Amino acid sequence: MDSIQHAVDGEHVDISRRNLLRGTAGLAVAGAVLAAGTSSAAAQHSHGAHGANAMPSPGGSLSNRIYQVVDGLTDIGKNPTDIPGPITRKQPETVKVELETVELEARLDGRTTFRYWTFNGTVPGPFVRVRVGDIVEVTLKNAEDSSMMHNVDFHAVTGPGGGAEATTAAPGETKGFTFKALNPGLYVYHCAVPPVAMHIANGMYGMILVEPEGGLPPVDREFYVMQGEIYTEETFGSSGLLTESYEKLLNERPEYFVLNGHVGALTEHFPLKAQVGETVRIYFGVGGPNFTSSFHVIGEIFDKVYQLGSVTSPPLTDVQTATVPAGGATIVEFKTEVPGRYVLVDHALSRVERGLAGFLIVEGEANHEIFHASEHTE
Ligand SMILES: [Cu+2]
Repeated sequence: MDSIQHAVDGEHVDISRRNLLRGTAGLAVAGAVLAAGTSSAAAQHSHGAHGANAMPSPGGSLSNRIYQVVDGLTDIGKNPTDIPGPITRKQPETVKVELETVELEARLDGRTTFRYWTFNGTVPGPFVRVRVGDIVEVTLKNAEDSSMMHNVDFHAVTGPGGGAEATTAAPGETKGFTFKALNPGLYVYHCAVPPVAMHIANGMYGMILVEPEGGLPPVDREFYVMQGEIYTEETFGSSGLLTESYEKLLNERPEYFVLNGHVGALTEHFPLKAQVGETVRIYFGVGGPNFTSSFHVIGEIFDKVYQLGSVTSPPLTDVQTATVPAGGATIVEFKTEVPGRYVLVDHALSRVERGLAGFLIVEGEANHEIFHASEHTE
């Protein structure tokens, strides 16, 4: 709650407090009590956990949550290969989606942590995959040790708030709703409790793919990547536990730009990997909350772009850079031809200096016909 307290310091006290109260209606007392336990609870999450990117057990408790830990710091970075497989069934079904909103202190950069708000302990949250016509039963549990109310708004939903009102949950509460997936496509979901921008900036976003009848064309590799901004009082590169800045958020002045939650998530921890000759598909979304991405892979050309995440329009072909709006998505595909290290960027390249980059490492035989460095004599 320290971070929130900072947000209400100074001249923005009235605006901030009003927004916060709107977001925590009925929570004033509970929030204050819970705040005291926040940091110790976050510390517990990082004990004895290795490797697992745990999903909470269905209907399970908050205790025994296990998060990935790297270098002694809890890591919310989402593994981009953590995607359910393509849907093979030919008929719609009822699908259950279980989300748990979890607040935890985790790695932002090498020696830097941040208090993230997450779906299921990762940023982005779980990749949800359904088929057009499916009935989707969404359950959202807000962890008992949360300090804020949370909910979820799926852009794939036709209905009030995308489910936000139906899922607004105080700490310890579980809410839900059911929707029919009418429109195929790749959609963002996010927390929509005011101030919405704060909940998104703190990590509360993810994506849902609604497959069309017959699915998408098969590919060799699928990856899940999302871009976001982080607003801190301290400047980029500071160490220690950083404090969120409500003022910078309102002024759209982020200190950090990240792929999959933290600096280095897709370079040091989870670089994308493929073999020469394979076809790669990247589901790319922008949680934001504010900045449009000029998504580009240095050294590659997108053979196909499903612009704006539409899978019912013919994909564009042979594209260098894809514009992806805040709260929007794209699907890009390309065949790898030449081994090497390719870099995923937002081609607004100042953002690379603020943390945004990912690697795609392609291994295999050199292909001199397509690319080779020239030989020079002295
Ligand atoms: Cu939230």
